[in-house]
Amino acid sequence: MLDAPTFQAPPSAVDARTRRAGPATKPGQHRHRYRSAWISDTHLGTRGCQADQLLHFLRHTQLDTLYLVGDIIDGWSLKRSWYWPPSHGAVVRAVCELARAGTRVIYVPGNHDEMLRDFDATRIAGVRVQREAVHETADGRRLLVIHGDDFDAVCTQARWLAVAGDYAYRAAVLCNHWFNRLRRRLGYPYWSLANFLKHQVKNAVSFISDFEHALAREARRRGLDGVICGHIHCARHRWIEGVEYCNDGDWVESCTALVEHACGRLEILHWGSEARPRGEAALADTRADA
Ligand SMILES: [Mn+2]
Repeated sequence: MLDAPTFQAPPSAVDARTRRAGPATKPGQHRHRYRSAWISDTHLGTRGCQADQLLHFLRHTQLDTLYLVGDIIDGWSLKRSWYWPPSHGAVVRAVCELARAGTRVIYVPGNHDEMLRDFDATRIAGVRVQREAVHETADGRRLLVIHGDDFDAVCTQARWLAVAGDYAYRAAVLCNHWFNRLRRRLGYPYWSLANFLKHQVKNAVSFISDFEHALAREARRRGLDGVICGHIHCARHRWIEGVEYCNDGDWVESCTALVEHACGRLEILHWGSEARPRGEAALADTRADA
């Protein structure tokens, strides 16, 4: 089930990639070169998906391996109502194009595209579908690649509290004034909205932290050096008790990707408009260590 990938691309694949990189890139455009990249939670098929930014990312990077870490196509949303503008189709075509040009593309499905989990260990349009993967970095770290929703359960209770709390809070804002007037009349002390809010923020923070620790524990249990996941739309690169934890974020709010430089160093890229100048610096960086 677990794939220990080798990165020695056959010469033909390298040649093909070099040939294809030419016409796809207009003169004066650079492709940022990375050994690997991870993207997830693009939610194609929803209005929230930032397909144009994503397309820009796919057209301006050159990758040996691209991991799609789940919730790429939002099957849940498409089932409710069909929404598929041309830009979303263009993203799918760009991914297939990368695969054809020699990038190894591995699709690890999430919960919103769980229908693809039935296609475990198969190849669709040059894209390999796997329930999970183990990635080996250039310097030999072994990292579990998994969407992460399986580990939601351990944090679900906290999330439910947070969601319920959110509704309660909004309702409380609306009727705080009347609520406290009534409480005063009934002889109860003032109910503090500020304290309630602080408690809710703490709930959300503890959900993220519980999730991160659960994933790190799983990587350690399997004897791996770290984990790369998505699902909670919260990009992060940190160490938890010696285990490397990476979350590649999302393309709904933050437009983030995790990338591996030629030396094996991992970094979160913010592909927002203000991040593109930083991208040029990153290009120089990858040239230097390539
Ligand atoms: Mn998810």
